[in-house]
Amino acid sequence: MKTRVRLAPLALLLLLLLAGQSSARPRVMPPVPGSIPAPRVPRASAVAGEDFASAIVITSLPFSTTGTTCGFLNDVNFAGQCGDYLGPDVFYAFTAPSDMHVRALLCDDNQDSYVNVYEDDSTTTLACDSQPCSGGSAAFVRMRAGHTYYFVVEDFAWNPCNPYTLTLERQTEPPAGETMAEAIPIPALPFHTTGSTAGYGADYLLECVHQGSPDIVYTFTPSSPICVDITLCPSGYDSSVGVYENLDGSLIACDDDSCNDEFLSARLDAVSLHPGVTYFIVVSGWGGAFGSYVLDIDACAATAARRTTWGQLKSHYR
Ligand SMILES: [Ca+2]
Ligand SMILES: [Ca+2]
Ligand SMILES: [Ca+2]
Repeated sequence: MKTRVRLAPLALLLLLLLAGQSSARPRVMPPVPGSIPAPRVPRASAVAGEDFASAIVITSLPFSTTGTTCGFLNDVNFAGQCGDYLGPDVFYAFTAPSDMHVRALLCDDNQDSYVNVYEDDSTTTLACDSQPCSGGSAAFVRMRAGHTYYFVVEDFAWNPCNPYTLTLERQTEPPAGETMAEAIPIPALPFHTTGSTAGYGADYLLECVHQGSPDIVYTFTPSSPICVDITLCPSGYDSSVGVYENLDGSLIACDDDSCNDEFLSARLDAVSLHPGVTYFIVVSGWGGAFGSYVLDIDACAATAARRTTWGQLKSHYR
């Protein structure tokens, strides 16, 4: 029975192997030479802060950091109100945990950096530099809960290497003029002021433009009946203007482009105001446009007199 003699040790060995396997831990396969993936070659977007996808995440406010645009690539070419944006750019991202107002302050020694603010993606710009910061700029932004805001430090192409300090501060109060509740009072006529709607929330949908744009509100309560002219004509963007009556009132006047200037600025002529009624003058824009404006409000007669130039007078006697 040669066969039995040879099979017995083999069966015993098989039993021992099965018993050993049942009590052993799951085995970890050793690495097989050649099966380990090759290290990835870093792409431009893998550099922290290079673009939207790799934006440096800001987890809480206040936030302050120093950096340099040296070595970064140009990833966005937004030709907005603030510069050419053809130089290198560095991206930071912050997701607002609640509705809030935030001020971004960018300072650099060479005065050639700007901060540009986007909401959620590259298509919605909210603000860019608006105020000097001893050689830098500041941008104010009203944030909505759950939305991500990108702060992009930009340089001009002709001076593409600047150290900077970026600071983000939360504002405890809305800025003056953000809504009717914070409307900026007009104490008397004539009234002249300048400002920028950059970063302000779009709170009022003027019927003559059909789309909300960042807006700033002024308020005026005349003591006697008066006719006023309201003009944004020297402003530097596609502005619009509207007049509301009382806090819960209706839009009584609205204009988009009546200045007929290159910026499509807005102008309202001969708006009748009644004594004791509070009016809200809303400086806004067309199609989301924002920018710097010059606002003048004056009595109709005064405006008419100003428009009667010496040249016009002479033409009557020719
Ligand atoms: Ca970049
Ligand atoms: Ca507003
Ligand atoms: Ca306009």
